[in-house]
Amino acid sequence: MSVLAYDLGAGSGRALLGHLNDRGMETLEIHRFKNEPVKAGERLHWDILRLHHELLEGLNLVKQKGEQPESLGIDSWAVDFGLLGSHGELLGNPYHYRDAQFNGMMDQVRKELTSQRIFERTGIQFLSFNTLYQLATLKRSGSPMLNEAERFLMIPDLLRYFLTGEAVNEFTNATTTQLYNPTIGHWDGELLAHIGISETLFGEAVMPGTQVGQLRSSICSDLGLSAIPVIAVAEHDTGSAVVAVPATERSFAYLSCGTWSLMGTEIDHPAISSESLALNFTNEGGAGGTFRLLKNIMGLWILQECMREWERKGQGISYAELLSRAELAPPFASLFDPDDDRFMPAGDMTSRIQQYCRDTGQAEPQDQGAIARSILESLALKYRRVLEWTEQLSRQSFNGLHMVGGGIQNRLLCQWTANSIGKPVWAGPAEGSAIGNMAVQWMASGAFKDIWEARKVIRDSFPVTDYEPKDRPIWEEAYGRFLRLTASPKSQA
Ligand code: LRH
Repeated sequence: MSVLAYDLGAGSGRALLGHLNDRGMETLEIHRFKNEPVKAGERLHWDILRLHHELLEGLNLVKQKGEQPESLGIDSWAVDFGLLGSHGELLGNPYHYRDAQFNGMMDQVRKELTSQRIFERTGIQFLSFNTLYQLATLKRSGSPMLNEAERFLMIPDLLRYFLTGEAVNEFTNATTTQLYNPTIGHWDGELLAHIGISETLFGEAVMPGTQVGQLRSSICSDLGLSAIPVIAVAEHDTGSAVVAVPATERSFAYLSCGTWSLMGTEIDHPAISSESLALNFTNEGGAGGTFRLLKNIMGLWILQECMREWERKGQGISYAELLSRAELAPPFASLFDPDDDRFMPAGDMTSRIQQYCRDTGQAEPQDQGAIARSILESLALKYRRVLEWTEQLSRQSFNGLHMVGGGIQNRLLCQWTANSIGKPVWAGPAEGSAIGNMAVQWMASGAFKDIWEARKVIRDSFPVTDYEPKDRPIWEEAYGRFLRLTASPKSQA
């Protein structure tokens, strides 16, 4: 028997079938598609109906394979949402969290409420695009959508709603809004009241592993499938990815590596303290009663944006070629803080990197290899900084780092991360989110008794590549330089 996992990232989506038998777990990619944001006027949107169409196409391909999955689940990036009106129809096209209209609202709401108050109630890191600030922006700009809205659904809730007709919020994604209070296990009435959003838009958030309806009968009959139960998995992709970390010990550090790099550790209760607030760490909800004490790092987004820019200028280069040029470029010539605000919006990334280097009195990387090298080295150095903070906050010392997600196909980044942290990196599995998504479906059906049984099977089923640290003295020296460059409190938050 198989399960179907849809995993939607900020750049692409995929549908994978998972099989579980005595030999372990196997995955089969059924469908892969682009997820391209669309700019209409000045607004940046997700193409939500195209995504729905691709989910249906995935089901069609499943049917053509002669499969009838025992369940399906959807995970995606966090924070974004759609609003339903009184007839259950989608009001407007969901905005992309990188849309410029949200700029500045976080600082304003923090001033009004204080950071302490927001953090005490949610445990969530301050990111300018959190749903709290998106909704406050819409409210304060008088968005007519809010007058009509009856239900708030996050992206996977919404796609699941299109498939089932059931409008249900899911816990892991709910926590990323910075509007959910994990201490009371409910949406936070006070924060919602402050931004003038009615609590009635929000439903009780169900835990990962809850069945939330079945595939609509009209879809089943169109495709010639029998009814398929739909499971709310850990619908935040990072939540699913961390389920798939093949750890053997309770205390482990992970880096979920894709468009974003998410680094942290798993804990049982939110760590809401002045220390975690000062370091701007988050406590996102996970599967199986866990939380993720982690920090967002800008990640491979910067490299992806450079590649898109070169493509636009007719200087397109393959990933493999770029990495081999990066390897040949001079080491540690130009370092920067990947989390500097200037790297958040899409656009002219190469000139922003060059400007940062000019501002900090460093050589400007000129060619593609030098630019890629400066990005990957800067990321690897930032990973060390954040790993040290994770150890400090969780009062643990880790003997290595698990890396999961598509970013681990970048072997240079994995090796440089090991060199930078001075500890081994264990890379795998690459399809972390889809595998974690499947694992929660099998936890729901009782095939796995808990997350730890799932992790054992994942460990035995998928290859993990070990990277031992090398060239320590030069990385140590570069880290000293990186710390001096990024010492301003702003770069820490
Ligand atoms: C990674 C991710 C991350 C969020 C960001 C919006 O895909 O879900 O955890 O912070 O997207």
